[in-house]
Amino acid sequence: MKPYYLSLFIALFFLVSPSTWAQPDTMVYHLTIDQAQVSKVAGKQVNGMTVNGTIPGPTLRFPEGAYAVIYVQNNMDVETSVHWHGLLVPNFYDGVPYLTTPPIEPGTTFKYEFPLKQAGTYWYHSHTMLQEQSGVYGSIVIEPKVQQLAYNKELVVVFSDWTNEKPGNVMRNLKRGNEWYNIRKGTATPLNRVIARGGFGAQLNFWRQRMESADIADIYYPAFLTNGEQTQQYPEFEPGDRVRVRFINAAASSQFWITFGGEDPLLIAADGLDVVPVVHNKTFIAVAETYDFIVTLPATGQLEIRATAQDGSGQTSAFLGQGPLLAAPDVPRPDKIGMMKQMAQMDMRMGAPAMKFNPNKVTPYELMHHWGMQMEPVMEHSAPSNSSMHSSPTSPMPEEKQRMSMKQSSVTMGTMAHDHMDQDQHAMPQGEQSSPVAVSDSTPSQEMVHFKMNHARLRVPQYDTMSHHAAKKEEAMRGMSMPGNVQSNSGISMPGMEMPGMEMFAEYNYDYLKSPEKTSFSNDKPVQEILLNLTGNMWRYIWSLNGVPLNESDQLKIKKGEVVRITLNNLTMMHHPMHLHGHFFRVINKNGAYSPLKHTVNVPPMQKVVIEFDANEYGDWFFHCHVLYHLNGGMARIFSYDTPRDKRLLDAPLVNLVNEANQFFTWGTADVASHMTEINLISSNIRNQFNVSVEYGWNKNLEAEVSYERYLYDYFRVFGGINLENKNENSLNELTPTAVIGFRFFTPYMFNLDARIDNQLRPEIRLSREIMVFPRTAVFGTYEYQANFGWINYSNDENRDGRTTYQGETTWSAGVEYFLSRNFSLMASYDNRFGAGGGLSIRF
Ligand SMILES: [Cu+2]
Repeated sequence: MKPYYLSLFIALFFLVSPSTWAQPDTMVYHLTIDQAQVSKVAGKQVNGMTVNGTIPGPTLRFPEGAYAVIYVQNNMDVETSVHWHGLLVPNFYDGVPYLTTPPIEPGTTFKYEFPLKQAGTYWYHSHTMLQEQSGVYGSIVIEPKVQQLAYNKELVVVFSDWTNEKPGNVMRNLKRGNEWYNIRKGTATPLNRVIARGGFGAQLNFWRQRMESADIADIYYPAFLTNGEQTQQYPEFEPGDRVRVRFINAAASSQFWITFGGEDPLLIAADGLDVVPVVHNKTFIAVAETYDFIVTLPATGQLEIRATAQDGSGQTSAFLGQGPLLAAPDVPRPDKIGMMKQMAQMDMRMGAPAMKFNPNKVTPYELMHHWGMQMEPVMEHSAPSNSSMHSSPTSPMPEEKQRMSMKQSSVTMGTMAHDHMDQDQHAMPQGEQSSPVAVSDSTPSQEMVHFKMNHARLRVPQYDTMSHHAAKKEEAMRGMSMPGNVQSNSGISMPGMEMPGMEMFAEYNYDYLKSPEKTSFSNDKPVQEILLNLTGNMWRYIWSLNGVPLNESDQLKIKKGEVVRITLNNLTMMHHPMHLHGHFFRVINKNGAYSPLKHTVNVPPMQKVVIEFDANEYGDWFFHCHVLYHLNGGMARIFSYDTPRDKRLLDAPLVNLVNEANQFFTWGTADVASHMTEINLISSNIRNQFNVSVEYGWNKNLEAEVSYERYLYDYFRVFGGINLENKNENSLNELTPTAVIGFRFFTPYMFNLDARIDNQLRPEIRLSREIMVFPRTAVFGTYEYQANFGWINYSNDENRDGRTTYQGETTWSAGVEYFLSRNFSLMASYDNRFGAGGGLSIRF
C-alpha cells in the first residue's frame, strides 16, 4: 500500500469510528417499546405499554464518565419518544418530540448517544402524549467513580400510579369535570360534611371564587406501584445491611410521602446529586423527583418502606429483609375541609384565570398582585430600620408574646439569616445586590425569597393576627425589603409574615436539602428575572403559565452566560412539580449559597418558590409541570437560547407538540327518564366549543339547539346557534327555528348564566347550578325566562290572537342525581314543561 493510501486509510479510520473506537467506555442498551396486555390490579387485564416487556422498564446502569448508546425500537402502532430525565445531554437527544428530537415512528428505531457527565439516580420516560401513564418509564443509575458513602447494597425503587382506564379517557373525564374520581377516592367534600364541620362559610368563600374545594389530586388510581407491583418483597437483605435505596417517582400525577420503618434513614441525594447527609424519615417525593437514602436493616425483622399518596387515597410498600414487620409510620389523610377553612380565613384570592382575553399581552406582575396570597404584615411598612421588634398598635397579640415568638423564631432562623448575609448575594436586600439585573420591572425576588422562607418555616402563634390588618400586598412586599438593612429585613418579616395557615404547606419546603458545595453564581453575571404564575382552571381542566397555555404562548428567550432567576408563583389550589430540561437549577431555601440543585421542584398551592440557573446551553428546552395531565392541559413553556433549529428536525414541526395542549375532547350525557329524554353533546378545545342539545318530553314538547361558542377567557364565552322549539304541547308539526346569539358566564358562586336574544328580538336568561350535597348525591336546578316585547310582529302564528304587547315565558326544572358509577347516575326531576319523573343519566 502506497503511503498516500495508508494515510488516507488512517484518516478515514479515525473519521468514521469515533463513537465505537474512540470511546472505550461505551455502553450500549437496546430498549423496545411495545403495547401489551398488563395486569396491575388483581384480575384486570388492560392495554398498557412496556419497555422490554415490563413496567417499569429495565434499569440502565452506567459507570460515571461512560458514553451511552441507547437504541429505542418502537414496536407500537403509534409514535413514541424517550426523554432522559435529569441527564444533561446534547439538545438533540433530549427526547422531547418535535421540540428537540424527531418522534420515533411505529416500526422504527432511534439511536440516542451521549457522554455521561453525571453520577446518581435518574430515570427515563416517554414524552409523547400520555404514554408515561401507560407504562413507558424506567430507571437510570450512574455509579460514581469514587464511592464516599458507606453502604454495601443497593436497591432501585420506582414508584408509580396505575389506572385501568385509557389515559386519554382519564383526560376526557377531567376536561368534562366529572366528579366521579373524587367520589371514588372518597376525597369529595359534599355539602353535608362541610356543614357538619362548620365550614359552610368557608365553602361560600370558595364558591364565590369559583372553587369547589381544596383539591389535592385529580385522578382516581386503583393501584400505586413499587417497581411495578402494589407490594414488593426483598427478603435477600440481611440484618446490618446498609442499603442505598434509589427512589424515583415515575407516577403520572401522584405525589407521595415516603416513610420508613425501623431506624430513621439517611437522606444522601436529591434529583441525582449528593446533598449534605441528613437523618430524615417522612419525605415528600414530588412527581419526577428522585431521592437516595441509606437505610440500615435491623438486627431482626423486615423493614417497610411505604409511599402514601399525598391525598391519602392509597399506598404502596417495599419490604426489606425477613422476620417480624417494622411498619412504616402512617401518614394521616389530609383534612380537605380543614384546609378549606384555613384558606378561607386567609385573604387568598383564588381562581386566577387559566387563559386570557388577549394571550399576547402577558402581564405576570398584574396577575401576581391581583391574585393569590394577600400578604398583610403586622409591621407598618414604615417600620424603623433596626432589628428591634415593633409591634403594630392594632395587633391583638400582646407585645410580650410577640417577643417570645420572635425569640423562638430567631433560634430557628439564626443560621439562615446569617447564611444569607454572608453567603448568598441573591437573598440580600437590593441595596447590596451587585449583580446587574436584566429585567428591572419586577418585584425583586430576594424579597420573595425571604417571604417564602419565612412563611414556610415560622410557626403561627396567633391565628387571626393577619386578618386585622389591611395592607395591600404590594405594600407588604415593599415593607419586607428595607434596602440596605438586612437586620430589619429579617426582623420585620418574622412576626409580620407569620401568616395564619402558612404552616399548612410548611412541610413541603426543601429546607432539609443542602448542597455540599456552594451553588451560588458569581456576582458579575447578569441576571434575567422571570415571573411565572402557575395558573389553572379545574372546571375546564386548562393549565397554563401566566394565564397562557402552551399553545398560545411565545417562547421564553434566554441568553447564554446569564443567570435566569424564575419566581414560580402558584395561583392554583394544586401542587405543581415543575421540571426544567437540560439544566439543574438552584432551589433557593434557607441554606442560602448552599441551596440545593434540582431538576424538578414542587410548588405548593398559593405559594412562591424561587429557582435560578446558569444559562450555559444552546437550543430549545422544555419547562413544564410534570403532572402529566397538567402538562397536557397546557402548563408548559419553551425556553429558547434562540440558536438555529437542528436540521434533523425538518420533518418534525414544533406545532405538533404545541397543539397537544389544544386538542378537542368530545363527551355527552343522556337522561332517559319517565317524563323526558335529554341528550347533550359537547366538543371542546381551549377556545372553541360545539354544543348540541335535545330535550324531548313524552308530552311531545321538544326543544333542540345547536350552538358554537368561543371562550374569551375562562368564565366568559360568546355563542351563536339555532334553536328549535314547539310552541305548545303536542304540536311537533309547529316547530319554529330561531337563530340565537348571546353569552355564557360562569358566575361567582358558580352559576352558569346564559343570556341571549333570538332573531325575533326576544331576550332570554337562564341560570343553572349543580351542588354535591351528599357523598354521591347532587341537586341541580335551571331557571329560564324569556321575554317577548312584541318588537317584531309576524303576521302568522306568533300574533294570531291579535297584537301582543308583552309575554313572558318561564321554564324551570329542579332535580336530584345519585352517582352510581363513572358513567351512570340515577336522576329524578321536575320540569314545568314535562312534569315530574325519574330515570337514568348516562355519561359517555
Ligand atoms: Cu401541575
